Amino acid sequence: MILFGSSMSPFVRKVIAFAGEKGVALDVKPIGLGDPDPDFRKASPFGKIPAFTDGEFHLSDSSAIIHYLEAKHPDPPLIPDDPELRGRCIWFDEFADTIFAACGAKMFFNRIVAPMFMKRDGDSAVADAAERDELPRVLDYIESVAPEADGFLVGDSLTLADIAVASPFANLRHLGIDPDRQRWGKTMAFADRILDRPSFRPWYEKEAAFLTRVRGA
Ligand SMILES: N[C@@H](CCC(=O)N[C@@H](CS)C(=O)NCC(=O)O)C(=O)O
Repeated sequence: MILFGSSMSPFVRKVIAFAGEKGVALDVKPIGLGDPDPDFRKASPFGKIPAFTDGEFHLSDSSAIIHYLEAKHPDPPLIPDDPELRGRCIWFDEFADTIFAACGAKMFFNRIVAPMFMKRDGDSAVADAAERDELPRVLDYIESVAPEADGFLVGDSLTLADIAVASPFANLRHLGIDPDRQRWGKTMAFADRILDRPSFRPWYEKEAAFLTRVRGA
């Protein structure tokens, strides 16, 4: 199975960690924005990452890929069967993708992707407004639902919810954003704990080392 994309994307990182938790091997093929690679384009009609192929089967979108992996490799289950737990789990995946990652992207694109990889200025006003006006609200929400100590967002074991919500925190780390641990203590402890799992940690470390090299170049 091939996953096209860079783990620097919270969506790609989410799929990598999900597969890692299942013990499913993915061949991660680095793909940049706008990459013309024909196999990638076949799997991703709109050129977005991640994209995925399993033999002759092609798919794009992190959540679609994750649902495919869950159906094909049901053990360990990472999306609950119970209707309420499943509903909550999918809510957290959607929240992470469409609210949290969307907020993070305004900072990550304008402060890292544009200046470092596209060699053009990012829109710092957009990034600053996201950090000032959007991020605190996102973190306040997570703080209101974050588990105590070693718990999980949904039920009593790790699910897609934890993986999806933790992933954009890696991008905040890359941005040097360390949210106030007085105000968001449960949230940050949760994010640190999930990002420390073997399904995330080596990828995060590779990303950080890569950014350090690019920043030093
Ligand atoms: N809903 C999609 C979002 C994917 C997405 O927007 N990926 C970004 C990178 S983080 C991308 O490919 N952007 C390039 C573009 O929009 O052309 C998913 O979950 O996979």
